[in-house]
Amino acid sequence: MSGRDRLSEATLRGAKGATLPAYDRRRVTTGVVHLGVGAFHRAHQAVYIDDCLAAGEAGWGIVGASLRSTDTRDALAPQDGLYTLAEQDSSGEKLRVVGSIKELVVAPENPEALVARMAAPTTRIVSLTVTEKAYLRDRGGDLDLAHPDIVHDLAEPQRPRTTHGFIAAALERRRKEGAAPFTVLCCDNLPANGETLRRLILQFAAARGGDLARYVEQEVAFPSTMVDRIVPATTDEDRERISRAIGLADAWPVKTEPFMQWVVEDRFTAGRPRWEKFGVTMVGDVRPFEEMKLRLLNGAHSGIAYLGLLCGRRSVSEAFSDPEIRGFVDRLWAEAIPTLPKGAGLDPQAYVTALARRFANTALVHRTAQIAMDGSQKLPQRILAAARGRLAEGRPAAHLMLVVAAWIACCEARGTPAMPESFTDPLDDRLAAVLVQRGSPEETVRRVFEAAGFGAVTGEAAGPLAGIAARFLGTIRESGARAAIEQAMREEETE
Ligand code: CS2
Repeated sequence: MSGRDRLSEATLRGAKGATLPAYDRRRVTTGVVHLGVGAFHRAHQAVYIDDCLAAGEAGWGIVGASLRSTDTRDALAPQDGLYTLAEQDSSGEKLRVVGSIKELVVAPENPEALVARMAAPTTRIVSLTVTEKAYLRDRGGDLDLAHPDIVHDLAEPQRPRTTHGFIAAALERRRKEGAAPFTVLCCDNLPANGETLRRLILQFAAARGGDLARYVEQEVAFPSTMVDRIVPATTDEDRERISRAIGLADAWPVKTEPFMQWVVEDRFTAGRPRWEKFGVTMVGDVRPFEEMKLRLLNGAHSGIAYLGLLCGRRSVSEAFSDPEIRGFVDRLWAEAIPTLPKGAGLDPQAYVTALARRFANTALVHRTAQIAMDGSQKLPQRILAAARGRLAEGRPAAHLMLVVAAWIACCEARGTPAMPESFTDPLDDRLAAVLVQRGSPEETVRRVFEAAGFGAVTGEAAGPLAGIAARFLGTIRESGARAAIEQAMREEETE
C-alpha cells in the first residue's frame, strides 16, 4: 500500500473506480451501536444502513465496537471509518466505499466509554455480531454462570468484558436515568437469536440482582433476525489489489458476494431505519427463515468445510466442484428439507438452487478452514437439530451425522499439515483431553458429545445419532472421507 494516500474523509473524493457515499457524512449522527464490528457486519448491516443514510435518514450512523481486538479500530480510525466493499462474481469485482461507520471503539481499552455510548439517549439500537461462542452458554443452553468473564462482569458491573455485561450495564444506566431502552438486535447465526439473547440477558440480570431483570422483561425488545451474506476473511492480496484499484490505501477492505439478505422481526421500541425500502424483509416471526438458512446454508457450509478439509479442498467453490462432495451436499439438503417448518411460505427448493450458484462462485475464495472454526458452537443448530427431527420421524440421518463425524475427524487430524493452525474451537481444552486418548469411534463420539453438550440437542448422549456418527468416524479413520461419503449414500439407499 506504500506510496498511496490513505483512504479517509479528506481523500475520499479522489477514490477511483468505486461508488462513493452519496451523502454528506458530516451531517450523519449515530443511532446504532454495533458490538462486533468485524467483516460480516461491515459487508451486511453497515451496507443496509449506508443505503438508508444515502436516502436521507441521517440519524442512523454506526458506532462500531470491538469487544476484544484493536485491529479493526487500528485499521479504520485513520480512515475515518471508511472502507471499501468488494462484491465479487464471475463478472468481476464491484467496489463501493461504505461510510456508515462513524466511530470505532475498543471495549477493553475503555469499557466505560462503550457503556456511555450505548446508554446515550441518541442510541436507539444496539446490534451485535459477536459469533456463537460469545453467548457463553453452558451445555444445557443456559448462561454459563461459571464462565470467568461472566463471574468478572457480575463482580464488576461497571467494567464489563462480555456482551451480556455491556448490554446489562447500559440498560441499567438508561433505566436509572429514565431514558427509554434501546432495541437489542441480534445478528448472529443462532436459532431464535433475539429470544436466545433475551433469555441469557435475563439470566445475567437475575444473577446481578436488583430491578434490572424486571425492566428487561417488561421494556426491552429483542427482535430476532436472519442475516445472510458470504463474507470470507480479507487477505493481504485483497488489500493490495483493492487499494491499487481505488488509488488510495485501504488497510481493511471487505470482500463478499453480490447476494445479501436480511429478515428482521418488526419490534423496535425506539424506532428504526426504514430498512424495508432497501431490501430488508420485515416480518412478524423470523424463525422459519432462520431455520432454513441455518440448516441449508450453514449446515451445508459445515459439511463442505469438514469433508473439504479431509479431501484436501481449500475453498468452498473448489470443494463444491468436487463431484463427490457436490453429490453429498445434494443428499444432505434432501435430508434437511423435510425438517423445516411447514406452512410458513418457505420455498426450500428455490433456496438450494440459489445456494448451489452461490457456493459455485469461484471469484470469491472462501476458505474451508475459516468455516471449520468453532464447530462445537455451530453444529447443534446447523446439523443436530435437523438430525433429531429426522430421528423423531423414523427417517435416516446419515448425511447429517457424517458432518459431525467429519468434524471430529478434522479435530483428530489437528497438528498434521492437513489441518490449518487457524482451525480452533472454544472447547479445545476439553476436546483435546478426549481426542488425545484416541478411543474406539464409539468411545470418542460419546465423549465428544459429552464434552460439547450435544446430548442436550440430540436428546441423548450415546443414542442412535451418536451411533451413526461413530460408524462414519470409524470409516473415515480406516478408509478416508470419500469412503464415508459413499457409505452414507449406500446407507440411505438401503433405508
Ligand atoms: C459460515 C457463515 O463461517 C461460517 O460458519 O457458514 O459465516 C456463512 O458464510 C454466513 O452465515 C452466510 O450468511
